[in-house]
Amino acid sequence: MSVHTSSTAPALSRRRFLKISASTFGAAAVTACDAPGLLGTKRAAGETGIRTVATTCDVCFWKCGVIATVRDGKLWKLEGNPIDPLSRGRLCPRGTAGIGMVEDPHRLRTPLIRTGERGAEQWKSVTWDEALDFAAGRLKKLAETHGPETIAFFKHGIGAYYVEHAFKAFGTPNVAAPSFAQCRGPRDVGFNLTFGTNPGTPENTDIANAKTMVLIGAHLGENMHNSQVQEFGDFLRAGGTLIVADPRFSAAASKAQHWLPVKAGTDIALLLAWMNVLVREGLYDREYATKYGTGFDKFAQAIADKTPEWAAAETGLDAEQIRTTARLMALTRPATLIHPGRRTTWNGDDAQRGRAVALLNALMGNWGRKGGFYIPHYIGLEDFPGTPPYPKSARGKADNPMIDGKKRWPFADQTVTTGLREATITGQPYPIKAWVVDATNLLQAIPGQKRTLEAINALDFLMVIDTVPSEIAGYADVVLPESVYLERHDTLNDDCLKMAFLALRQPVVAPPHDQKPGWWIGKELGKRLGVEKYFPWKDLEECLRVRITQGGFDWNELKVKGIAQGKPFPMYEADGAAVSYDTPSGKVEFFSQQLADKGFDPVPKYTPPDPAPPGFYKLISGRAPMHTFSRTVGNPRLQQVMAENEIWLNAAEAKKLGLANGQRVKLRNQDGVVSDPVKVLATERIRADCVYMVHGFGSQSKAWKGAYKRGASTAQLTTRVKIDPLMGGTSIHTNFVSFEKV
Ligand SMILES: Nc1nc2c(c(=O)[nH]1)N[C@H]1C(S)=C(S)[C@@H](COP(=O)(O)OP(=O)(O)OC[C@H]3O[C@@H](n4cnc5c(=O)[nH]c(N)nc54)[C@H](O)[C@@H]3O)O[C@H]1N2
Ligand SMILES: Nc1nc2c(c(=O)[nH]1)N[C@H]1C(S)=C(S)[C@@H](COP(=O)(O)OP(=O)(O)OC[C@H]3O[C@@H](n4cnc5c(=O)[nH]c(N)nc54)[C@H](O)[C@@H]3O)O[C@H]1N2
Ligand code: SF4
Ligand SMILES: [Mo]
Repeated sequence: MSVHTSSTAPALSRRRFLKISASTFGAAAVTACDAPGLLGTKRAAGETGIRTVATTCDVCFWKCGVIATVRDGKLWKLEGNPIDPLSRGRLCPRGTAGIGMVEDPHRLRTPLIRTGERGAEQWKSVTWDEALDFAAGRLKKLAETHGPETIAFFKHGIGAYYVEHAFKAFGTPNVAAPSFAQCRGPRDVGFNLTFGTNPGTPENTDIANAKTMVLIGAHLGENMHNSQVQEFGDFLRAGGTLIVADPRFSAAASKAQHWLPVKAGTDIALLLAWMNVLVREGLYDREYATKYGTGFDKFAQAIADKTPEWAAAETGLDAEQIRTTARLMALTRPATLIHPGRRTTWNGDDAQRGRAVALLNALMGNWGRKGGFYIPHYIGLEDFPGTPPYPKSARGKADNPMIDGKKRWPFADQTVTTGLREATITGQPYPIKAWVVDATNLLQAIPGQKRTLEAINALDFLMVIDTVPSEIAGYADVVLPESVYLERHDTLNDDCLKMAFLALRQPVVAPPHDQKPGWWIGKELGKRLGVEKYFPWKDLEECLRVRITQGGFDWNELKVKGIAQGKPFPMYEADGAAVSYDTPSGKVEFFSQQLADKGFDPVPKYTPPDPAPPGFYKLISGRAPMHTFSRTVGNPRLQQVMAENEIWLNAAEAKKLGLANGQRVKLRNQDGVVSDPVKVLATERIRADCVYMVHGFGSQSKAWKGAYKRGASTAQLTTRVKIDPLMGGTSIHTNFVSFEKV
């Protein structure tokens, strides 16, 4: 796991190191935060000795608790904080290699103003005052002429919290993240429609106590959300029954009793057939369905003909295996968990797929039950103490307008990134004139790059806040260099696992150049946009201290320990947890009247996926444990473990095509888009009709030298996008590729 210790800790033995870090931990963490110069922009000169700081990871959004060790002023080692429930004392490979984000020689160093054509990556270095005055001047002018709503803010993660705050205070409601319409939106909407609530982040899945778990596409282990994967390990060690449905023999599939190599895009057929068996054979939790459910009979009727034999023909699976696995699920309910997955933007009918997953869980009667979904309890702190409410926009959001008396996507409950992109191009319902993009590489994150570029070219102003010269930064008029997570405070993490907690992110080292933390950028922009009253604190530390103290916690203790625990709470219905179903009926909706009322299928229906053109394979994508989307591709330490992605191709198909393992190919998609060269991984571990690539590679940004053209980009090849009619989710697995030798 520790990919870098050998290169950074040559002088001390590991054992001696551990001894040192343990003995210095308590006291040193305090001095770390108070060390003169540390919170400024220059590295503390002449620092000697070893100190540790408790903070949180941001290489992905699990936000694990970290103990960082600094030796002679240099960031030396990152480890899990043992009292943190997200890391449970261990970091994943990306977390350990977070040091690479500090060290990356190609980081943005100063603010930049564009001098060349958009996208030419030509800028001049300017001071922060110049950049912020220029940006605020442009944005104020646009707001005066067109209204503040015409500024759209795109973000991903808590790092953008205070810049988002500045723009909401300035009057725009158009704030969007790819984590909805490109990620977990369909799942959450499907669950909301069924249970009136959803698994949230982190998911309230009781994996450790499950006796049977079904992963339908969720590739835990490669999808590396730390404590979730550790719980998955607990589950496996306890002898849990694992059923994995995936067109690819994933890491999880290799641990399963049953691997169902389902044809990509046919999950709804499989889910309906599983439910058909459970209902027909009376194996579901009848008591739960009767007590908490509504519309069961109509639901049962709608799936009455969805037999395993019917599904076998659609999914390419064995009918008997579908039947057997359904029966296995019933054996251990309610401690049977059908994992809700996370990225569920695959085929364009994904909210209905999410609903089918929710319904299957409902048949297990597992909501609020041990081994199913526990009921979380959050510590509520005031977000921005001492600040007025945001102004209300008369025009409302632009992403999801009313069309013929109903919302374009009636069940979208968060802003749809691609809806803002459309408003930018079409000017409807009103034009978007400027984008501020903070910590999201939109050219990789949202499908349809051509459409994104079209929107960018229609903008009057584009500002990007990033740590590296990402692809989206390449098109910006102004680029602002943010310090990385190990160099700054961010807002508190007030997530909840089986424990309610608060976690503090605080600086470990100073930024090496003229980079600034997001909170500072937000405050300075706010000042220039005339919304300084929304930033009444001197610095973020002051704001966080007020919040912590108001919540009855001890600030100094939090600074040392990094984590403050809330009170224990009942997690399960049996222990007194308040379980409520916030649907219109107040019940679990087996039949959804609200879907029927809006003209949608009240019980999920299966639509076969589009067939591949001759000679083409369906392109599916996922994660590798050592990278996070496009944000780690240039990380020098993670490159050592995975330098580029590969295209997985069934070995027999590779033979037919005359392709050898490791051979470089280009991929041509159904619309003629050709990728950069990528290596073939010829393997038995994938169906013959699809190919698989880890997402995030193939950067086109010349300035981010470490990432440039490493592997191929799934985003570039995703030109055919189906939009989920319920909530605006964009499909990613609706594209096909063929192989070209290079
Ligand atoms: N084809 C395809 N598309 C996908 C996916 C897929 O699997 N395939 N996955 C989807 C999913 S699930 C998600 S959640 C989204 C993810 O979407 P994003 O989170 O937008 O993904 P990244 O490509 O990693 O872009 C993150 C950007 O933030 C920058 N960054 C990193 N740290 C910081 C920081 O501290 N401050 C600032 N200001 N910037 C920072 C990085 O350098 C990078 O440019 O993508 C979605 N899009
Ligand atoms: N290491 C690492 N871990 C991460 C992330 C990361 O960037 N790096 N990102 C995090 C984020 S934001 C998210 S949203 C999650 C995403 O992780 P998941 O929620 O697990 O989702 P996907 O990436 O969509 O899942 C890809 C899996 O689905 C399979 N698959 C593809 N098509 C189909 C299909 O039609 N049917 C079925 N049954 N299976 C199919 C693929 O073979 C692959 O195994 O990962 C999180 N964890
Ligand atoms: S899962 Fe890994 S990358 Fe994500 S926050 Fe935790 S240690 Fe960091
Ligand atoms: Mo995601």
